[in-house]
Amino acid sequence: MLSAVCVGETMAMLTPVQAVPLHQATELHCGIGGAESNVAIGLAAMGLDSHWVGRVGRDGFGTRILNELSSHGVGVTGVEVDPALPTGLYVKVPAQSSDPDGGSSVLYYRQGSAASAMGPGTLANPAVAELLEQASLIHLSGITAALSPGCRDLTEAILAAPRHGRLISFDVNWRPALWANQDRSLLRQLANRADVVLVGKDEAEHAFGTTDETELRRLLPDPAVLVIKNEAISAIALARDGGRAEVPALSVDVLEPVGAGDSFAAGYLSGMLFGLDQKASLRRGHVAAACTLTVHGDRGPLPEARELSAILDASDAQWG
Ligand code: KDG
Repeated sequence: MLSAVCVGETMAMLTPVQAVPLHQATELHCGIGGAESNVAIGLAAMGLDSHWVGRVGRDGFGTRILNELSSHGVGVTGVEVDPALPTGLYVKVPAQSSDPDGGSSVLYYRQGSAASAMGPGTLANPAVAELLEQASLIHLSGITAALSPGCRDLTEAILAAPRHGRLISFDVNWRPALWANQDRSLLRQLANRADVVLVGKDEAEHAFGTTDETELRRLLPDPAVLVIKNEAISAIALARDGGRAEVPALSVDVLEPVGAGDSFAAGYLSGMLFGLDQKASLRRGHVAAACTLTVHGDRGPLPEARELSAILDASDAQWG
């Protein structure tokens, strides 16, 4: 079975149970969230041998993360448990119906977390080394590089290691709160060393200063494929050899966008790993993203296998 390893931080996630501002909330729902482990869950759902590599604290939140990822079929043998540092935490406040312009807002409590203490030394853990050695795909994101100097060095070390045929994907995952006092040009350098780069058009503006696809490809000439996601409109895959594929997004009623990019990444990357062409891979990305856009929470369940095939195999005309 093809295997994938996603590296990054997973946090406990708290969300007000009622759709009220945080200061009025009396009950919080506890779940887990992390861009890279969301991708790991999505890849497992797509039938891959999927693993998450990260660090959690020796606390209830850390145990919750390990249990929940395992229950989704994601391997956690490469996860370190820190005896002293805590598991990171984030609070997601869904958009208020009283605030038509407001999207969900996110508060992070992750500075000094167990995951922020990752570094190149993480690669010396024999379980991690073995997972990376056997992986067909290693998935990274721009979030990890922004967490701490050690996490940045870990990202660089993974990108610099010999590939031996495996792919490295890098989702830019622009998080303004994490880059506030940091040099964002690092994102471009890191992305340029990956084989597959995923970026939202809105993120590209902040991270690279342009949304123009020709200009983006000029700024990121090295990856074999650059995927640019234009929210509800389409996703475009630009190959280094000049190939271009564009697939319209599915039109759905969006309940909450958080996590949809991770689902897209899982769908798209599963297509690449299964040897599908760019168009078919982009379709998988859109279907997975639509499943997450239509639920509250970071991940929506995929359709049953038969329905999934019917959607994926529909004609271009049906896809709009
Ligand atoms: O993509 C969803 C993520 O934003 C969420 O799970 C939390 O990893 C997270 C982050 O850093 O924002």
